[in-house]
Amino acid sequence: MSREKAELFQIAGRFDTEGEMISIEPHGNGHINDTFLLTCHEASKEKLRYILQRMNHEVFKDPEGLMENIVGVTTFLQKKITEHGGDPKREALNVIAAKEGGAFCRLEDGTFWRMYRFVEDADSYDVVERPEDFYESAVAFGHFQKLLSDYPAESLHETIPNFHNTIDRLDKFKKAAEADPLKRAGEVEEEIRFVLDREADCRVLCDLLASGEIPLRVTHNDTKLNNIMLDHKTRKGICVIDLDTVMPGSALYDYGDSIRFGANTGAEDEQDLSKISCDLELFALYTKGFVEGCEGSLTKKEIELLPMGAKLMTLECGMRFLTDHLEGDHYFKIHRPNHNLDRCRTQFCMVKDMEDKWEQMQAVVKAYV
Ligand code: ADP
Ligand code: GN1
Ligand code: MG
Repeated sequence: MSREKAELFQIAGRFDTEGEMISIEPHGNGHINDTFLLTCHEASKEKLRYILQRMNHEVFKDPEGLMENIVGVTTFLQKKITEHGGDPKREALNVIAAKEGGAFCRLEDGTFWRMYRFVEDADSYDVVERPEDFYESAVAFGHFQKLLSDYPAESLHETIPNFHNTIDRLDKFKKAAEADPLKRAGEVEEEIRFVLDREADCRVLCDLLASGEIPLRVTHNDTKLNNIMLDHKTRKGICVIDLDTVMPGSALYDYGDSIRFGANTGAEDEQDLSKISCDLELFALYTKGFVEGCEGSLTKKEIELLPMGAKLMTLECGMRFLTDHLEGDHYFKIHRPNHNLDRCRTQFCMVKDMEDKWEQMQAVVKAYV
């Protein structure tokens, strides 16, 4: 057994799992945490699996506060799910306590680890395989937001300050382009220009939130398709995962981030940009599902702004990828040279396509105003 695996078993052993630990393997395609699937065996139980995660404490500077949020939110969700006759063991994340007490372990080397019950008989997807899946993910993300509508927002730690503050993101991007520590700016002049041409857009949601024209809600803030588990049998969105960024935010962040990722006809890191576009059918399906999932809680103004949410979350994410490329790829995990630049280019291509399809996008959402 490799040393690394032995260490992982040892770390897993610090949590309150059942059965004998059999295997531990890297799992999933998240860009932030290190995720492992732990399989255990006990004669009386058919499936005994867990997710072990090394939390990225470079990204999340306050892991204690973050876990306090997750325990608070998952306990709240489990209670509501039980009241609605659902299964709280499958329909919400379940934190496995550390044997030493608490919801996570801090190791001697300064790393932070946590464990969840594995959501069985469900999968998360990196691409939309069936349009109905995308619709169901929308219903589930909308419903998630609705379930948290009476969560005490003031008790939440801001796990990444200014996470979707697009003005702040723009500012950080400009600083990175100016400092240009790796001398990469010269190769991405076109991309830099793309952002600067859209500076005014970056203000729109921030200004509307500040003026109170759109409400601050408790939102997920990272609603990629692979952050939801779809049930194998029903193909419904059974459990929303990756709750690290649950914080006060806008419904438009959650809606927009899903469109950014799921309505794209290509992968987030596709190198052939001719494959990238905003699929209007998927856009319409997600819009329908999200509005339904929110069960009437979206305001007229929010609904009118859905296309803007989609465009701005895509522009912001592209800007974040470009910032990370300029700064030397220390935020998002990369798997090849220029990976963040490739990701940035798909996002900007998607933004451009949305701009070309703006009238059609407006027409889709008009039906729900
Ligand atoms: P990251 O922040 O790195 O994206 P995630 O929490 O999203 O980390 O986990 C990465 C992947 O691991 C998810 O996309 C999903 O496929 C899988 N995963 C995470 N938690 C669970 C869980 N409780 N049950 C099943 N799969 C999970
Ligand atoms: C990250 O953690 P993951 O892979 O689900 C990022 C999101 C980005 C996304 C781009 C905490 O999401 O904000 O939109 O990558 N999460 C964090 O794929 O920064
Ligand atoms: Mg994730």
